[in-house]
Amino acid sequence: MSPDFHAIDIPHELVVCLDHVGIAVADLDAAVEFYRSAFGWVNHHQETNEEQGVVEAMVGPKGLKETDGMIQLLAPLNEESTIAKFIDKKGPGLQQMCLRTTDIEALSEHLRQQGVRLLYPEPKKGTGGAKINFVHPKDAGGVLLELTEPVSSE
Ligand code: MC0
Repeated sequence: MSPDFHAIDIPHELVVCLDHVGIAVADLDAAVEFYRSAFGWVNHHQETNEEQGVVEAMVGPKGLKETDGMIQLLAPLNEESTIAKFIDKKGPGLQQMCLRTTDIEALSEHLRQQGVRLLYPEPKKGTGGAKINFVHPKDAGGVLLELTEPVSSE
């Protein structure tokens, strides 16, 4: 039975904005250069996340505001990486969309009550130490939906 989302009242400040969309790329430097030369966007943050098997770059306009969505370029660290598997199966391209929340535990509980499957029992470490989880693409209209609670979010 599909969940009745309309019957549920959740605080609207719980899910703040579109945090980023994630794009699987084979060559991180080449992808960063594309957004720089095509749009004048800059690489605001780069890090390696061993657990997720990725090296990522967050690109966006120079004068980025706090709730502006960014593009997250995701390159695989090794062949076992979910990004390597994604590129093997589908080729480079849009891999995920991420929503920012102020309380990932409360949001996770709410989603589970709706019968929405999250990939991890507990949040894992994401960009800049954020707490992250993912909604299975089968429960989000064919989109891998990431949830992130950044460190600065109280
Ligand atoms: C798989 N499917 C997708 C998909 N990946 N649909 C939309 N978007 C995607 N990215 C679909 C497949 O087409 C298939 O549908 C079904 O889901 C099962 O796919 P599968 O090939 O059997 O499963 P896997 O082994 O590819 O796993 C998919 C899964 C995996 C989503 C579970 O990618 C995963 O664990 N992702 C979460 C972690 C992740 O993505 N990390 C990298 C970003 P059919 O219809 O054919 O059955 S790290 C990150 O984002 C961090 C750094 C951050 O932002 O802080």
